[in-house]
Parts: sequence; structure tokens; C-alpha cells
Amino acid sequence: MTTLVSHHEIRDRFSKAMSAMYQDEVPQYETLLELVAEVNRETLERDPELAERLATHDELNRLGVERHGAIRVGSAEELAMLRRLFAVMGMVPVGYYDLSEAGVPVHSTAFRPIDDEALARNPFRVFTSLLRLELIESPELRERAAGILAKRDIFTPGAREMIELSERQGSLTDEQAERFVAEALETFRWHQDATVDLDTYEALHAEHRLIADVVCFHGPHINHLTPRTLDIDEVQRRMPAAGMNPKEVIEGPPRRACPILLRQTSFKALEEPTRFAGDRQGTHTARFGEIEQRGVALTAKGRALYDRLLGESRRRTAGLSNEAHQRVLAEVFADFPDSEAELRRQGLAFFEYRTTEAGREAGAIAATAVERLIEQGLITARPITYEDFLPVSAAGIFQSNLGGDDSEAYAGHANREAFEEALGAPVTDELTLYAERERSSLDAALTSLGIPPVR
Ligand code: OOG
Ligand code: NI
Repeated sequence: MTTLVSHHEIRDRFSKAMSAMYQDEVPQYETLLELVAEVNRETLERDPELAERLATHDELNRLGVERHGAIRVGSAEELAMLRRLFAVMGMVPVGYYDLSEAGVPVHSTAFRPIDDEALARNPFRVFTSLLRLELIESPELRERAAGILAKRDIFTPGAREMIELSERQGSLTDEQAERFVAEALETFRWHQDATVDLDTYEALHAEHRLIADVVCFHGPHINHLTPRTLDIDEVQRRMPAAGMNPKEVIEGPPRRACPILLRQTSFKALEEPTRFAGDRQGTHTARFGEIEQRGVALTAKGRALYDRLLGESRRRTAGLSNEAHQRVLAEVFADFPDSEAELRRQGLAFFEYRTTEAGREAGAIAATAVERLIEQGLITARPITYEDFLPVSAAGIFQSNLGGDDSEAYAGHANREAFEEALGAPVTDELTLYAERERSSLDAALTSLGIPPVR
């Protein structure tokens, strides 16, 4: 019997290899990693309670390795093959994001691990967008783009071979995993050579910068990697002194005692010299660095409240500096309960339940009210971290790195069915994942106290 390594081990190796490659390719990303590590260290020193909480819940180990990346592909075939590539690493498509609403002609999903153990080990996610050529108005330009895309193969023969082998065997041996990581990395590498001449690039660029980015290169170069910070406001403040040009505002909810969902910001994309076919030469701007701070996952009810408050604040924040923007957000979000107990009682956020030592000793008891059990110290509830993305924030990240305020151009074209058809599989619903995780943890905690699970 050959010994196979786990999908999670392969993901861990791959995410580290990807980070090393990106540090090599984009030196500013290395600076960003250092800054994030420094601020995380200081935050943990200042707040031992936070350090302890992260430590007891497996969040501390993953902090240093945690990151997401993003890529954009041009065809259904590319997307479907990527799904198989990510499956080798235990990553499945979760969530559907329609970015056409925000003037970006793509729709997206996030490939990520889903079970607790895998998330604790390394929650590496890749935000993956599919270009929607059908949204380009000019038939001539549409055909030209499709023709260019049809000529490229973004996977090496070795990557295809290892993917098929993993599908047949159930996973890969140590040596095959090494080969897989090296071959898969090639798909995401930056190529200084464009596949077209500058005239073609400019024509596509004029329709939308993103179209040029997807169509004119050999493959879906990783366009950013994103480490997780414990204090995004502080990193944003320190970015300029460290030589980075941060985007104007931090996306997502404001700073809170109980962080919710996801806050994100980035340093702006760099203009890079590019070799075009023919004599005329130019540059391309696509690659940047991002940081994120994650909080608790919200229920459908919590998410509806978030969306409503965000909508309200957006009417008042246009054009504001980050400081003023954050002040308005804080004011508007005063309506969003900011204690774990309230988030739980009002059913706004997801929690994971565990029996305490005292609970295990108490054995069978009659009380079933979850809040009473928590008050009695028999079970604990801890916020479940949000592992996904936010379409409005994603649009803000896209826009600050692509330019473009043509927000209306492609609006109103969500098409989840078409996306799933291209992908060759349905996307998993993220809310269902959190709800199942909460439910099974609560069932287990109650069962261990001798209480029948509540339905
Ligand atoms: C993806 C932008 C969205 C995020 O973290 O929400 C994103 C892209 O630019 O390809 O990365
Ligand atoms: Ni991102």
C-alpha cells in the first residue's frame, strides 16, 4: 500500500509555496506580511485575554498561515478544471458572488476547506472569478476575446496528470504532492509576456481593465494574497510609513467590541512593465496586497441587518476619508448589538457550543435553555469565524485596484445557474455550513449533559 498524504497537508504546502512565490514576485507583499505580523504581536501583547481566547480555540496556530488569494479566469473549461485542482487540496466552491452589480463583468465563488479540523489547520481560500464575455456589448470585441482565450491552456501537463492521479487514488503520495504543488503553482505565476500586441490589449482595456487582465496573459496570475490581521485600523494607519499606498477606506463593518463578518483593505496595485507582441510596449496594473480582519459569521437575520445598515451608511459616506467614513459607520452600526450574549439571544450570529468541565461533572440536568446553561457555566459558546466574502466589499477591492466607476454598466445580471454550469458543480451555501456547525456542536454539548437535543 502506498501512503497518501491528506488533502489538508497538500493545501498547507501549496499555500506556503504560493506565499513564497508572491513574496518573490511582489516585494511589497513581504513588507505587508512583516507589518501584519508586527501589529498582531503587539495586539496579542496588549490583550492577553484575546491571546488566550485564540489559543484555546485553535485560532492562534492558524493565524500565521491564514490567508486568501484571488484569481480570475476566462472560460468555463478553465473554471471547471480549477475546481478539480482545488479539490486535490480539500477546497470546494462555497458561495456565489455577483459582481456585475458593482460594474465588474465577473461572477465568483470561493474555493475553501469546510470542515472544522481543516479550517483549524489552514483555512486557505481562493476567491475565483469567471469573466462574463456575454456582458461585453460589442460582438466584435467579444469574439476577439473568446478567440484569444481559446488558444491558451493555463494548466501544465504535469498538473493535469497529478489531478487525475489524485482523483483515481483518493489523494497523492508525498512525492506526488510535491510535484503537484510545483506544477499547480505554474498556473498562478506572473508572466511578464502578454499573449497579444498592445493594440489588442488597449482595445480590451478600453472596455474594462479586468477584461484585459484576464484575456491578454498566459494564465490567471494570482492578483493578491491576504494575511489576517487582529487590528486592521492600525495596519491601515502604518501602511504609508512602511512604503505602501493604502486604498482610501476600509471595507465592511466598523470596528466593534465583537467583530462581525469581515473588514478588508489593500495597498494599491503596482504598475508593471509588460512585454507585448510587436514593437509597441507598455505596462499592466493588476497585482496588489490586501489585509483582512475576520469576525463572527452572521445568520440570515444578522446578515439582513448588516446589509440594511451598510446600505444606510453608504448613502452618507461617499467621498469621505477613512476616518470620517469609519465615524459614520460606527454611528449607523450602533443599531447592531455588540455583545456576544445579545448576538446569541437575538439569533444574529453563529456560535459553537462546548461542554465545560463543570458541565461534564454535573451530568444529567433538566434545564434546556441554552442561555441558562451558559450562565451556570455548564457550556460555553464561542463565535464561529466568518470564512467567506462580502460582495460589496469585494467590489470595493476590485474597484480600487482596477479603477472604473462605470458602476451601472453590467448591473442586474446575477446568474448563478450559468456559473454552476461552467463550474460543473453546484456551489455550497455558506449559511447552511455555519448553521450545521452550530447545530451539531449544540447537539453534542447537550447530549453530553444528558439533555435531548432541542429541535
Ligand atoms: C478579487 C477582489 C475581491 C476580496 O477579498 O473580497 C477580493 C479580485 O480582485 O480578483 O479579493
Ligand atoms: Ni481579497
